[in-house]
Amino acid sequence: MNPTITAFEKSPDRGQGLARDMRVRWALEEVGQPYEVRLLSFAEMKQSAHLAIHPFGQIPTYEQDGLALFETGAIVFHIAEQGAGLLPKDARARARAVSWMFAALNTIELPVLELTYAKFQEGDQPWFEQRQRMVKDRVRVRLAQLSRWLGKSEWLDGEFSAGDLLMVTVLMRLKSTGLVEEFANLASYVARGQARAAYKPAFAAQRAVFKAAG
Ligand code: GTB
Repeated sequence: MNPTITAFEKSPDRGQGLARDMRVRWALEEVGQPYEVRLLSFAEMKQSAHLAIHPFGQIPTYEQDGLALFETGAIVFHIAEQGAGLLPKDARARARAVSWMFAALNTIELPVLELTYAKFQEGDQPWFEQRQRMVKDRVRVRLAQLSRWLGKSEWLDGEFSAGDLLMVTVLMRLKSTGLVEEFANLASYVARGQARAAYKPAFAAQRAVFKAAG
């Protein structure tokens, strides 16, 4: 049976591919695994049927043959283990690719989320601008380090991996800030990820949901 993932019925990002089902869709496309999608409203995400598979009432989830997963890192890792193309066969290279998966979600995404969520949650506070400048600098520090590591390489460690897939989607969250563009090699890196054949159908599929929702 094909896996079923969950996604927003009406994504707040208006189909820009910033919601986390995009990572899962992209990973599935990379390994050539067809999938089904169950769309959920915000209310449905908080109801017991969904809470039974996602303790925090969020999207995305992944279900296949009685296995239910949540957390995009775990889902992408599972997909990468099931199919070919997202994790190297060599054990050491594979371990390094997994390091990059964690780096994307733990080291880079953390300050990125702080920056992007603060705008919605604290945008009306008198200290918002001052704090936002500090958080922006924290993101810059990480981007500078990532840029130095990447240098002129195409991907973070040899062949394209699940680490790159997650990193590109995390950097995509910075689109409205212009921060990635401060580092030319990172901007090219994101563009390279988005130019992959598997990215395109994943992006189109989530965009179609937004268009259908009207
Ligand atoms: N750590 C979890 C994971 O990686 O799977 C986080 C999952 C998560 O944050 N899911 C969000 C969600 O369900 C959707 S992706 N939120 C609803 C809720 O918590 O009630 C986050 C997201 C939302 C909106 C935009 N956007 O509008 O640009 C981008 C990303």
